[in-house]
Amino acid sequence: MSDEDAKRNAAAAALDYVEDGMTLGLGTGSTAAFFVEFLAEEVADGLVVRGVPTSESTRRLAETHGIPILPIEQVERIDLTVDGADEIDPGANLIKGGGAALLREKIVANASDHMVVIADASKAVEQLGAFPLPVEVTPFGFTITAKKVYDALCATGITRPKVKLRELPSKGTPLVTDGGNYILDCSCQVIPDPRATAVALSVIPGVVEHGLFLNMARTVILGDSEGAELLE
Ligand code: ABF
Repeated sequence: MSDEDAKRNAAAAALDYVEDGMTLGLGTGSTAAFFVEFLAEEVADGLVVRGVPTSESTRRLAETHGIPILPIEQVERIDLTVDGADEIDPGANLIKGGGAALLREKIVANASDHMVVIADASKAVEQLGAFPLPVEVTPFGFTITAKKVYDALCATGITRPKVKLRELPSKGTPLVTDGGNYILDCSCQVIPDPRATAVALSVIPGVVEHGLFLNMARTVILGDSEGAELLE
């Protein structure tokens, strides 16, 4: 099975949730990109939707494929968001942010009546934490914030976490998100109490947002070479 086939199968299955006239949150990452491409085919066949992209890259992709874009400033609510994830636990809790778009993804997902997560089956885990948890922080005082993040992870049952500033590959300079912030990648191995960790991170001055998406996804679609499995 190629990951790509699995991602395509998950993305294709998400089209079943799209209805004419919807405002759609468009996620970031390779699986969400397949969804945008399949959605564009439906738009070309007459489907009327408006897309709300969660990153500049998704906005460019959607525009290239002729999907009408609704400026986020004009959006109060979204009918359906289709987005990827880095890890998915049995309760549909997610780690997201590997694509550095977690802030906009969470704003859009939180405004949505229905969030559908699409991923290849390898993203399904028993317990969150093997994927480094992204935490978006303001550049001002990020070293201070990183220490506070480390303390919060330790205080919520994570042993010997490692907190690392995400840098641009082979540049040695910090990655800057669409929102002008930095990303700290927190290697936790296991996150015993995601809710407690989410709360502890959210109150740290300098933390803009974190990649724990808890109780936000109503539907998970896991793709494999044969097709897609729905978890609702
Ligand atoms: C985005 O896509 C991010 O939240 C997540 O990190 C990434 C997953 O990428 P892919 O679909 O390419 O595995 O949703």
